[in-house]
Amino acid sequence: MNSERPEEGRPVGRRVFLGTLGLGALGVVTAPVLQRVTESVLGTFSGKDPTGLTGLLPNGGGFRYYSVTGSVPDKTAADYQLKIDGLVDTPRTYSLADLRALPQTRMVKDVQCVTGWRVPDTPFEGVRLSHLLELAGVRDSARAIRFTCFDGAYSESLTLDQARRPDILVALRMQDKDIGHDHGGPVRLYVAPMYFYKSAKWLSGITVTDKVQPGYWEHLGYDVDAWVGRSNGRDDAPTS
Ligand SMILES: Nc1nc2c(c(=O)[nH]1)N[C@H]1C(S)=C(S)[C@@H](COP(=O)(O)O)O[C@H]1N2
Ligand SMILES: [Mo]
Repeated sequence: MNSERPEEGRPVGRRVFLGTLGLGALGVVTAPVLQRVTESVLGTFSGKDPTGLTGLLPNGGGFRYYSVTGSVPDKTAADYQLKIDGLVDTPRTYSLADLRALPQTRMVKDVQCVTGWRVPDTPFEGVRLSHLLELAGVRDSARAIRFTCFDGAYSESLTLDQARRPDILVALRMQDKDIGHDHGGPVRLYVAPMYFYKSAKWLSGITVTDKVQPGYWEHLGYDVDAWVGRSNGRDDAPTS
C-alpha cells in the first residue's frame, strides 16, 4: 500500500485528473472557493462519479464517493479492527462483532458536503462516540480526539466537547444497510452537525489527545470546527 499513498496535500491521481478532465471541466468547478477545486478535482478518486462533477448539477442527487487514496483495502467482520487509545484508562481494540454488541443509535439527518451537494434524510446507525469514550475512561488531561483510517492517509479531529455530543456516531449502517466499502465500511465516523469531511471513512483508530491535531483536509485549508452553515464560508442550513 505504501507505494500508493499520496504525499500529504497531494492526493494520488492529480495528474491523471488534470489530464482527463480537461479545461472545460475545470472551469465548472473553479469558482468560487478553492476547497471546491481541491476536493472535487484533486480529492475525488473512486466510485461511480470519479470527477465529482455531477454533485454540482442541480439534480445530481445522491452521494459522491470520495477517497484521497487510489485504493483502499477491503475489511470484513473477519479482519476489521477499531483501536481506541491515547489518554484513556482502558485502551481497547474492538472487532465488528464487539461494536455490534454495543447499544445502537439511529439518526436521520441531512448530509452536507462542503463542495455543495446535500443528501436529505439519510439514516445512520451505530455506537455513539460518547459511549465508546465513556467505556475507555477519558483522562483529565484529554482535550481532543484524532481519528485515523485504514486507507493509510485520511485523518480527522474533534475537540473532546464536540466528541461527547449525542449526534456523533461510530457508524455501522448507512441508509439502513451495512456500510459498503465505497461509503467507508465496515465502519465510518458520522458527525451529523458538521460538513461531511469530518465523517472519516474506513475508521480504524480513535486516539484521545491533549490538543486538536488538524485532519487531512484541514491541513489544506478546511475549517477544523466544521459546523454546517457556520464554517468554510458557507451558509447551508444546519444538518443537526
Ligand atoms: N477516509 C476518508 N474519509 C473521508 C473522505 C476520504 O477521502 N477518505 N472524504 C470525506 C469527504 S470530503 C466526504 S464529502 C465524505 C464522502 O463520503 P461518501 O464517499 O460516503 O459519499 O467522506 C469524507 N470522509
Ligand atoms: Mo466533502
